[in-house]
Amino acid sequence: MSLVMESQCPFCSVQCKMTITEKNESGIKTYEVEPRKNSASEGRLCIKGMNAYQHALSGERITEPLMKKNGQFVPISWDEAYERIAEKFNELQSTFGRDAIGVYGGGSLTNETSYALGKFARVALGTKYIDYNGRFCMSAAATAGNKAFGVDRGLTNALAEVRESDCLILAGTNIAECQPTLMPYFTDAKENGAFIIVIDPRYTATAEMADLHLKVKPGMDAALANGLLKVILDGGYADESFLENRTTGFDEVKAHIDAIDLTEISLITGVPKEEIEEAGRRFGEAASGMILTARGVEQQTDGSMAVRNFINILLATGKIGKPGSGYGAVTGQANGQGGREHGQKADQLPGYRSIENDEHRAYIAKVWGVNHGELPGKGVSAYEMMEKVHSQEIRALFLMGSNPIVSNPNANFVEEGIRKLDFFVTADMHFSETAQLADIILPTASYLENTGTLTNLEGRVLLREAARPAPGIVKQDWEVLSDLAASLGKESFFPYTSAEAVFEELRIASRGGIADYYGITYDRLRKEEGVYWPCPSLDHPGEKRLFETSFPRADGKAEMIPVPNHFPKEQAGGRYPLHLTTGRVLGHYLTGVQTHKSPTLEARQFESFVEIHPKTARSLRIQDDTLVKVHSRRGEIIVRSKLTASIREDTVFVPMHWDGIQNINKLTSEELDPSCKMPGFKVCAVSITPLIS
Ligand SMILES: Nc1nc2c(c(=O)[nH]1)N[C@H]1C(S)=C(S)[C@@H](COP(=O)(O)OP(=O)(O)OC[C@H]3O[C@@H](n4cnc5c(=O)[nH]c(N)nc54)[C@H](O)[C@@H]3O)O[C@H]1N2
Ligand SMILES: Nc1nc2c(c(=O)[nH]1)N[C@H]1C(S)=C(S)[C@@H](COP(=O)(O)OP(=O)(O)OC[C@H]3O[C@@H](n4cnc5c(=O)[nH]c(N)nc54)[C@H](O)[C@@H]3O)O[C@H]1N2
Ligand code: SF4
Ligand SMILES: [Mo]
Repeated sequence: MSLVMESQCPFCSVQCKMTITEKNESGIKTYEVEPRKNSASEGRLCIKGMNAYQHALSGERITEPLMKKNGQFVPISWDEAYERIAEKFNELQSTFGRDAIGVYGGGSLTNETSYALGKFARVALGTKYIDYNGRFCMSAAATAGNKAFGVDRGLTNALAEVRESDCLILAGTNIAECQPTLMPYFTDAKENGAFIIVIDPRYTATAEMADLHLKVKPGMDAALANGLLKVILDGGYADESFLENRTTGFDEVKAHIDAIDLTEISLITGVPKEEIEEAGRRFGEAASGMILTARGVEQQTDGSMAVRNFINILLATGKIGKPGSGYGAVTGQANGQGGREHGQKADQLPGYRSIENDEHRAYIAKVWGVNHGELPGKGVSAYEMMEKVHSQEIRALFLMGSNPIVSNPNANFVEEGIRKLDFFVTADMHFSETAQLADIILPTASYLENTGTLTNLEGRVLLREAARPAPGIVKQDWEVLSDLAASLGKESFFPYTSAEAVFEELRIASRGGIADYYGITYDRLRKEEGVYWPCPSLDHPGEKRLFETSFPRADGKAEMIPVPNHFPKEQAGGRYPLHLTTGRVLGHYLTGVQTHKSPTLEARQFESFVEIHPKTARSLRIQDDTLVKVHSRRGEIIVRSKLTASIREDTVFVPMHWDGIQNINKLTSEELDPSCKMPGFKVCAVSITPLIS
């Protein structure tokens, strides 16, 4: 007997498709995983995708609702769980007001669940406090895209165009480890003659394919982009007619760049002047070019402006809206794109509508059948919500699809806050470090058991259908939200009987919005394999390349803006002489809740580490492969040293995939980008000492 499961990877934004065959021979189950052909991955799977079934089928899954009694979790029925939650939420809201409850979502949730969660917060609870982990992921690029172009869609052109591009700048993106199945697009581009520039403080597996690697000082990308712009403008590589017809603000940018001194840029960014000159010249000369940024540039306290400066380079050279030319914010989570479009964000309503725009509010209120005035206003960003949890302005939290005490910056503070909550409910499939602090855990379906749509990094909507029944009495996320809304007396607003029914409502709610899904249906997705948004009608093919003739701003033009050389507030020096930067490794995913449950992935890497340059290590008397303490102003962790000349001498790197004593966010700073509220995960000041000296 075998069970054939057609699914889609739960991890990164490429959304590779796969077939998993479960064979049961005399009670022994074995699994075979094969990639399935689909457009973005072209039939490839990486090691995480190959082993994703292991966490889903793990015996450690939570399979029934659990409630903490005398410090221990005990099983309860769904009815009891809903009743208890409704009672506590009602009690807290009547004592402390509607906004006493915070809702916190995630970018792994399907579009249907993201949509239902936003509606649940605004309609079932009536709270303004909702935000999600994508704040830490896509908010800087989203803000930059919205402001510069009038829209935020990860890639402004189809992935296939990477192959046609003549020059590629990959800034703060480690595609080789984070979107591995996309690598052939880049290696093919290189074979076709493209010049590849990688900007990263580390010589990563991605940098290995580069023709030029700019080993930038952490946090200095905005300044580096100013240097590149200087070379481009001084070299006469600007596209005057594009600037004239398609952009605004160039004169101010030009005046700002005229005052830039390349020698100073080289000094502050740590990148040799000749390399900045070569990079600027190569990009300027190329007939087509793309710039891709990811969290290295974006998870900074000036992340949104740093991205805008890379967009300035594209606009100045007219390299957008044309074949092989465009911008890409390399989206992170499985539904990092769709998760940011349908209402999980503090200021957002479905279809990328704004909660502060009267017309948008009125439209959504009508779709939801509520009074426009009843919709709450704008809340606060994810970390700011944690501040309100800490100050007890938020008394209860409903968490779905995130592990915030590991993934938030300044994690000790966040944990302290969560421990103070009067009531804490989470919906998860595993006991994350955060779930262990909950009063009630609601067991939800894994990717193999859950039907819904996810929008990949290209802006292509894909359908992932349940491939096996859920274990125990586990439910799908949207079902939990509908049932809970009913317990809160809001049944009529959540009449859904399937994920498709939620999607049908989402189609209407997004209609006419920037992220318009109206023309997309489950039937179409089954037939066409995926459809790009915006897709305003059933016969619309979906837009692969954006901005060919205009930008969706009031004047139809893209906005350029001068970007200052920003310096991270916390500079290395004195007691904390090194820059710490953080990120990922190939075999683990985010806070590791899922990948640590996979024996295959865990065996590859079972503990965290700190990358440190051998020269720096020598001066600190740190040997390779020994335990060290890493300290910042906010906390300390213990990890194993990994000496490597691939990192800058003034910088160390620790991955984010471990909790407890290895949780890197015990060190990171609470300082946020003022406009998009992205934390500065990618730079703070630390010191390192041997554990045993
Ligand atoms: N294996 C794996 N893949 C993943 C994930 C995972 O956890 N594991 N997570 C997914 C998610 S949610 C996301 S958001 C993406 C993240 O994808 P990426 O953003 O590509 O991953 P990171 O490793 O966080 O950061 C990328 C690079 O930025 C560099 N960097 C650090 N500081 C700076 C800086 O100041 N400037 C520049 N230019 N570069 C800097 C780091 O050295 C790192 O190599 O990956 C997705 N894919
Ligand atoms: N220092 C540092 N910190 C970072 C980053 C960094 O680069 N450096 N990156 C940031 C980024 S980009 C991100 S995206 C965040 C992510 O960080 P988190 O939001 O904490 O993400 P995960 O570790 O994926 O946690 C997801 C949780 O949801 C559960 N889950 C998965 N799928 C589902 C589902 O479909 N339904 C439900 N109900 N639960 C589900 C998992 O079991 C897990 O417990 O971390 C951020 N934190
Ligand atoms: S982690 Fe990303 S690249 Fe790897 S299989 Fe999953 S979706 Fe594909
Ligand atoms: Mo992310």
